[in-house]
Amino acid sequence: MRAIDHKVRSCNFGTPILFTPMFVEAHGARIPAIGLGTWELRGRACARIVEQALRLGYRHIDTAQVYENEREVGDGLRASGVRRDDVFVTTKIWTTHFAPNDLERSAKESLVRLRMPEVDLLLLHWPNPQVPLAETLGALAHAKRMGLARHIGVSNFTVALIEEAVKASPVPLVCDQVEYHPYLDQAKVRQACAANGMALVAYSPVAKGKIKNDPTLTRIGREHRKSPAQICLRWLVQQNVSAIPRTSRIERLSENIDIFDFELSGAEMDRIFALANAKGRLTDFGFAPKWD
Ligand code: 1BO
Repeated sequence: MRAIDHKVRSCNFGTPILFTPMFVEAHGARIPAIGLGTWELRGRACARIVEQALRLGYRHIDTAQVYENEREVGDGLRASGVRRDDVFVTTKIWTTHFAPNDLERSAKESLVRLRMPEVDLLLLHWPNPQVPLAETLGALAHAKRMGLARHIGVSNFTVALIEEAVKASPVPLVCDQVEYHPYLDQAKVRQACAANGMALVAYSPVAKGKIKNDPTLTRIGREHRKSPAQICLRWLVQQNVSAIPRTSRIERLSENIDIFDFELSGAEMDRIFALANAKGRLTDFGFAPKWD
């Protein structure tokens, strides 16, 4: 196993906080620990929520070709007045564009829609066994070398696929973005990411709202004066995971980022780990890989 270079930057705001992760670092990428997910956000509502999130202090926005909102994400960013260079922007290549020439063309089309010269992170959205992984990764690395992306990575990759991808990729992969929340055990993927110096980025980190009335999270939340969603997000960032909660409600934006002024104890972390169950996965498709 290689040395783990996956670190979390800590900072202290002068209050009795011992451990405040703000960024997850992997292979030179500095990924803000909380970002805004935009899956299923469309049109003006999407642009508005991106703009608001950035005004509130978010510096990490996640989109994808298949979300059909890259244009609005770019619009929201420009409307916010926040400098492009201060925001970590991720997009993802859809699986039908994995043939090398298609990948380069579709990455450029994403940049046109975003109206950006490059993204911070360009991911393969799902594995696609129809195209040899080494060819797709070669094209992804080429996109990085061409300056279309600062960093590259994968999404929805299992442990076996991570290992295959790491071996085949000509440049380091900085993350695997997967579904992760207290109801889904992702220990194996988490370990595979850490062993390969990759960050884990969690989508659906509050289990699409299913944690709202969870008794364990509510009880722990009461102790810290935080909501179950905030407990969930804090639990993720304390594992060096970057979480990208999606919301279409402006009031939720502040709640989701207000998780850096408290710390969960080891015992509380364990009580949350114990919530994982076999039916925890919420996002599955016919084309999904055989999950770990
Ligand atoms: C089909 C989209 C899954 C999460 O990015």
